[in-house]
Amino acid sequence: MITVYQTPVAWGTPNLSPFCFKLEAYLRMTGLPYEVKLADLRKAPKGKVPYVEFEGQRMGDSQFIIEYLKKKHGDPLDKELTPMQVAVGHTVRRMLEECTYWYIVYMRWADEAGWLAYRPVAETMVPWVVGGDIPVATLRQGMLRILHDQGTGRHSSRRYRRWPSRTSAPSRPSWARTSTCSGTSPRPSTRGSIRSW
Ligand SMILES: N[C@@H](CCC(=O)N[C@@H](CS)C(=O)NCC(=O)O)C(=O)O
Repeated sequence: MITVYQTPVAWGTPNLSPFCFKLEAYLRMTGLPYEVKLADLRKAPKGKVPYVEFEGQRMGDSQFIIEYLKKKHGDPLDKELTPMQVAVGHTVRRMLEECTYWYIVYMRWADEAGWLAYRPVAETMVPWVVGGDIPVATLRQGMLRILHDQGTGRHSSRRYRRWPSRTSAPSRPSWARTSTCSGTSPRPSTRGSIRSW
């Protein structure tokens, strides 16, 4: 049994953390047995969610975990993909994780209207996930610092409202018009999964 540690669920989604959502979707789609528990970032091997515990060890990073599980249990979801489909899936994943993700973080923590909506969710993470009695304003300051260091935080909300369509791939590229983004059977990179971002 794999124990997955993640942030509390909210807004009727499987999880507001795209990385938690991704790992749980992978486990659900492969049928590997797992249970979900609330994370404690102080115990997370990389200081981030999700992390897992199995076979007496803790492991962090959704992709490292998935790669490890693929080595151990085989690759039932992606085994029929062509090298081109693997490359497209990889590229889309990297775009979502390294580009679109930061736009989401910005809209939740930096944009004033976004923060107003997200603040109650952020409050559910204190003290359980973050640990200790940290004011949510301090948590926000930390996230704003991360956004600034990463670079996304250096631009105005006005610029970001127009940003995704300019810096991400077109929402309906030809390869996304097939029933799935890579291949014909369901896998974590299907359009449904992408839409949830
Ligand atoms: N590369 C990591 C990224 C995980 C990640 O960035 N998780 C965010 C939540 S969506 C987090 O834990 N942030 C807390 C922090 O950075 O302090 C993965 O794939 O698991």
